[in-house]
Amino acid sequence: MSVSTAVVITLLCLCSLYSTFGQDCPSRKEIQGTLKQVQKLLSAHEASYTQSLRNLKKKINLLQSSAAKQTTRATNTTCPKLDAPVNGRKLGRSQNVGHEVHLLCDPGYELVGAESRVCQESLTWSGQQPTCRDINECASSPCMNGGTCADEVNQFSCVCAKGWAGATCQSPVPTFFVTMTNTSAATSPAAAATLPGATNGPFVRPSRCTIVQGTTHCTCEPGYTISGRDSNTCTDIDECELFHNGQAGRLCLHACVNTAGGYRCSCPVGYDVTRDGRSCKDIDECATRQNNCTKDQTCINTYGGYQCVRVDCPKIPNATYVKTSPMRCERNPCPVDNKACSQTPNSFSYHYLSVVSNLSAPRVMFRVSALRPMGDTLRFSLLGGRQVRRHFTVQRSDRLTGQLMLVSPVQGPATLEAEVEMSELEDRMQLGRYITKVTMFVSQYEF
Ligand SMILES: [Ca+2]
Ligand SMILES: [Ca+2]
Repeated sequence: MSVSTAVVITLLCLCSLYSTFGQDCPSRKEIQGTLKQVQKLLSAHEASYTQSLRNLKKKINLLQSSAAKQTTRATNTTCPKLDAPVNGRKLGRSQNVGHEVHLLCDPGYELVGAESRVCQESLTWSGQQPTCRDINECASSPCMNGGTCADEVNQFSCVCAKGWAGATCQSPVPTFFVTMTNTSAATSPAAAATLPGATNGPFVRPSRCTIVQGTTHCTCEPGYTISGRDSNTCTDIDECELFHNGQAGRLCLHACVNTAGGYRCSCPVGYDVTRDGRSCKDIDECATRQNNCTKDQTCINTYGGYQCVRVDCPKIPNATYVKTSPMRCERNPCPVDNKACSQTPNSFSYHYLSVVSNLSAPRVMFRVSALRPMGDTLRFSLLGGRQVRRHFTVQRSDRLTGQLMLVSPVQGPATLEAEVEMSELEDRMQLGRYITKVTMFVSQYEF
């Protein structure tokens, strides 16, 4: 509107100019005609101006939304936070795509479900969240001789059947009542008396005898049995011998030591007896600083012992390697056009596993994943000698992951070294090779 007003004002000015120069003012009709034309022109301009404004707004909106998408994509490359299971722990903190966390349970609990979960490209964790279930210590029927087991967290207790005692109802309670007549003791005037007995060390003790109305009743303490010609001695029961192949099963997981009035279980060097007194558990020398590993070594706890390991980067022709973490070496950049160098492995990673002898197979021992694959194909393969191939194989578990499988049990003590190679290819051309060296320490015992 203001534009039209300005045009009218200009026309009026023109009119005044005309009169100044002594010319006639244009007629009203002419002015109106000119005004109409100007108005048409203005409307056309206005329409095209509005149109281009609209187009500009559209373009700005498009730019804004694509910029917003890119920022969300850039920040959202992690999976949601994963909690440890109740009564358990989580190993591994990375929530990035391709990373793996391991889940385990506190002592006394067992894991039900997957022991590891991987952050997938869909930004969700693979599998289901596992739970920690209270281990039923009674499941192995530890109470012997008809005892009833009561499960508690990380332990159990036995209610023994009549005639049996001990933590696992392992010791018979002597209830022998020996009836004797015509003995000299029977003439004793007292209602009760204790007979003297042999005292040949702690394994043989005097029995306790009671004379009631001319009849002598002799008893022993738990863990002893009545013996001697006159039933006047008690001899220790050798539970280890008695239950060696008994129906109730072996008393001890490893070795049984007979003691006066009882017995105890013993474990090999490197193991402690568990709280139930029967089993053996490995001593973690690395956690308890009972090791002599030096500063540049890493302590690896094994079943029955420990190992001090030190990673030295490999020395191979055409390439040099540098240690980027205690367990990883990476290749220094290759000179341009040095094909021999670019074909050597890009990295070596070192992993150590401790397992018990004769571990059942098949089972997954280790997984190797590509974090940011570059090419169109990933290839996983197993390197190593005949012994390695007898016990291991490499399988693909998903598009980006290969797994080292144990295919046959390994009798310990032994140390096996397997190498998993992951190659990245693009149009069948090799882009990179990554070597994972897995050393498995197998214990002597199956516990
Ligand atoms: Ca004994
Ligand atoms: Ca150990």
